Parts: sequence; C-alpha cells; structure tokens
Amino acid sequence: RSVSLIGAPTDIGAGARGASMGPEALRVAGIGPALQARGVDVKDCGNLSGPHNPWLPPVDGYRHLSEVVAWNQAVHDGVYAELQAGRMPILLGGDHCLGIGSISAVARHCRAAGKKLRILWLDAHADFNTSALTPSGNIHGMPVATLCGFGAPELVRIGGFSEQSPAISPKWVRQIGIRSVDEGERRFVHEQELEVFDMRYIDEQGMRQSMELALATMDANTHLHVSFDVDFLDPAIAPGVGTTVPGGPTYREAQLCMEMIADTGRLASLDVMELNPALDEKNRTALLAVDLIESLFGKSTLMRKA
Ligand code: DIR
Ligand code: MN
Ligand code: MN
Ligand code: MN
Repeated sequence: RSVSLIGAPTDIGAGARGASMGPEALRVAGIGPALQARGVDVKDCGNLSGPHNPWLPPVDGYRHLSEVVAWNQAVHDGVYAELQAGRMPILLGGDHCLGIGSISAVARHCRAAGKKLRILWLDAHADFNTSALTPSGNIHGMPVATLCGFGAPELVRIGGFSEQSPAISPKWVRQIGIRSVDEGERRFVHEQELEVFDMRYIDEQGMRQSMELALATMDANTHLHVSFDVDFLDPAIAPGVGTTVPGGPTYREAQLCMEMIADTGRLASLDVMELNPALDEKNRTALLAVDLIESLFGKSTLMRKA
C-alpha cells in the first residue's frame, strides 16, 4: 500500500484558533514512521497553502466563506492528484470544513471509476448545519450537509458537482460517536435520514454492534473513506481539540472501532481533523491519534481469523 500525507494547516472554518498547527503536530507525533512500520510506502506531500485566517464575524450565516472556498479547492486538488496517482490520501487537518475538499475529490474519483463510496464520519458532532440552521456560522459544522448539496453553491460545486448532482448522498454516510447536535440540525438529520450511531446507541448496543452495522453493505467494489474528527474521542483522553464534548468513546472503544475498520480491508482514504496543539498537553492527543491510525492500518495484538 502507498499513502500520501497532505497537510492543510488552517483553522479557517473553526470556532477556536489552533487547528492550523494540526499537520505538524501529527508529524511530530510520528505519523510517517508509524505507517512505514505497518509496511506502508509513505510520501509526505508537505503542506498546502491558502489564505490566512482574518478572524471575522459571520456574514449571511457563513464565517470566512471565500477563504473556506480557497482552502477547499486546494484540498480537493491535492487529494484528487494523489488518488489519480493510485495512492491513498491522508489529509492532515486543519479544521473539519476541509472535509468538503477531501470528500468531493474522493467522490469525483469514485464516480469516474464506478466505485461505491461509503463514508464513516467519526465525530462528536453531526456537522450537518446549513447557513440557515447554524448557531455559529462556523463552516466546520457544515461539511456533511454541504457535500450532500445543502450549502454554499461555491462549496457544493467543488469537484464539478452541483445542487442537482451533489458529491454524495446522505445514504452513503454512517456517523459514529455523535453527542452534540444543534436544534435545527437535529431536525435536518432526521429529515435527510442520516444513519447515526450516537453515543446513546453505543452505550446500549456497544461499539462492536455499532460498527458491524455501520460497516455492513460494503463489498469488494467499495471505496471506504474515514473522516476522523479527533473530538470523536472522549476529552479525558483527547483534550487537544477546539470543541470538546464529554462522554465520547474510551480508548478501548476507539481501538475496537479502528480495528474493525481495518478488518474490512476497504479503507481507501482518510481525514484526520480538528487536532489543536494549542489546547493539548505535551502533544498527547496527536500521539493518541497516531496510535489509533496504526490500528486503522492493521496493527493489532494478535492475528485474528475472519
Ligand atoms: C456546532 C459545532 N455544531 C456548530 N460544530 C463542530 O458550530 O455548528 N464542532 N463541528 O467541532
Ligand atoms: Mn466535531
Ligand atoms: Mn467535525
Ligand atoms: Mn494502535
């Protein structure tokens, strides 16, 4: 397997500053050597560039829309180029608004190749706000809705998509670990019938059952994209994120989640988002993310029969 690391050092869509330092924190935590130790051929493409964060209030329900468009176009182009080269892109965020650029590239690639796309969204938040629903105007709360065609036209259209023919369908998404959804967003999640394994579901049915269901309906022709917002994890183990929400998956639950994804053998692209070293303690959240990514790439205690 060959992987391309793509850094996107910006916090342009977030509500707190500091996710712009995420790519370097992941490198310092050893993401490259950790993947090499899994037998992966690793190429670090370095960092993309884009506009600085002017840190302005929202306009018409969007904060920094033109800057968010520029960054997402850069992410789209970077991710698409690596997919076309036959490599697995790993986007090092950066805030989660960049999932728009990453997943639009993956969707474009899958559409051309006739592949079935499935997206696992690991997050405390549903990221399904629109400019009309958002309480903050922060576009990192909107990427899933935008990719489904409900967003700013300049963002919906990245990758050659449109409102009539958006990058993805809500039916392709499985959300895991959700525990913070805004009022209007909640109604929209139900209306669009997103498949959500929220923390209540994980409490009652366990991570194993949740992941079995979330990973069902994949076949040999499936491209699995994992969008990993590090605030998915419980803040007790992962304090280095801008919007912590108590009650997330424990270390063991997160490990099981990653190992079950690895077992499918279908992982084909990955985002590692929202890591905020300014809020971390001695880079422990980045080190934890790298540990979990090792499991996502097949590191496990013993070999297991299928
Ligand atoms: C909140 C927080 N739902 C918003 N969202 C996210 O501002 O839309 N925080 N994604 O990480
Ligand atoms: Mn989140
Ligand atoms: Mn998110
Ligand atoms: Mn591990």
